[in-house]
Amino acid sequence: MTKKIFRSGTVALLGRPNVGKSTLMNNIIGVKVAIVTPKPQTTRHRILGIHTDDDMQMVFVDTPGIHKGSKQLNRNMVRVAYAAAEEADVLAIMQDVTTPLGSETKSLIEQFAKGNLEQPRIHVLNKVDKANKDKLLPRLLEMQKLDPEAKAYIPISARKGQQVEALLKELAKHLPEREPLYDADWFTDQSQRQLAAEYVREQVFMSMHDEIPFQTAVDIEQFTDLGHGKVEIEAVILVGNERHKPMLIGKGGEGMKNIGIRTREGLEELLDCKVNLKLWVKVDTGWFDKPAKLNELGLDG
Ligand SMILES: Nc1nc2c(ncn2[C@@H]2O[C@H](COP(=O)(O)OP(=O)(O)OP(=O)(O)O)[C@@H](O)[C@H]2O)c(=O)[nH]1
Ligand SMILES: [Mg+2]
Repeated sequence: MTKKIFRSGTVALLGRPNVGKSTLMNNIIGVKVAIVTPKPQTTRHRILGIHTDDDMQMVFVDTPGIHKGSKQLNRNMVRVAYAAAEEADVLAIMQDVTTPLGSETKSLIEQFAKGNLEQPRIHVLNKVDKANKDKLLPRLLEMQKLDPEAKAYIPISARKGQQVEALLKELAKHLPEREPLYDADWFTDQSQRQLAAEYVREQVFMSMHDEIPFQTAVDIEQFTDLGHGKVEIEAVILVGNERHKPMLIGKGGEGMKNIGIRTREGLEELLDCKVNLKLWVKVDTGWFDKPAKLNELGLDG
């Protein structure tokens, strides 16, 4: 009897902020392992989403969007993305086709096409559900011109799941023959504590405007399993500016209350249990430029 071939490896999801990297990973895994918001710079860590079936295991590495920023936090985020690219077996380079091909996206693609990384590259043209169909073919041709040696150029909708199967098929071709890297029942490398912090941060991103979300972090101080299908979570929302505290708390505490309600709903679904969530706001001026604080928050890149 011939031995069945098993393939496994890592796929780095790379691209500018807001192109849909985390949405794609969640769609493939079927669980919200990475938070998604309409704002750029949502993802700050390297997050794994593990997809296993009978003959392959694909470990997706979601990364922060590649951008320019003056804060230490931003520089660390970009470093995380490039480090993930270096370590991956396959590079999935994503772009948003609902916006014109800007100079930053172009130079990012050229950077990978002409750089010294030798892994196979797949270009993923996302958000086709909202795209002008007439512009798709010229965009695909432009990609072929910018990176003629890429293995494939695949239009998808991560949100609607369109062409995601075709993308998975293409990615699988480039995985090495190898035993699975993780147990088949694992779907992420994040702890429940880390997921809880991210779910709170998602709601801060959703409810706050201007620079506030970008200067906010979340730290879980307590995560206690109370038994009988109940957990208690105490989270601190860290703001980088004294002014942001009252804005976050809102009139009569309304702002925090809403963040709490929405986070709890999401966490109860994720953890499949009752969640008692306590939130506090703490000011740490300019935390996003303090190496020791970034280290403590796991944001040291
Ligand atoms: N219409 C449409 N919107 C999408 C699609 N994929 C993602 N989005 C939206 O695009 C926004 C950004 O999605 P994310 O998945 O957070 O993007 P990201 O690339 O992970 O962003 P960063 O973490 O900031 O780098 C969200 O509002 C998503 O709902 C898609 O296929 N179609
Ligand atoms: Mg993301």
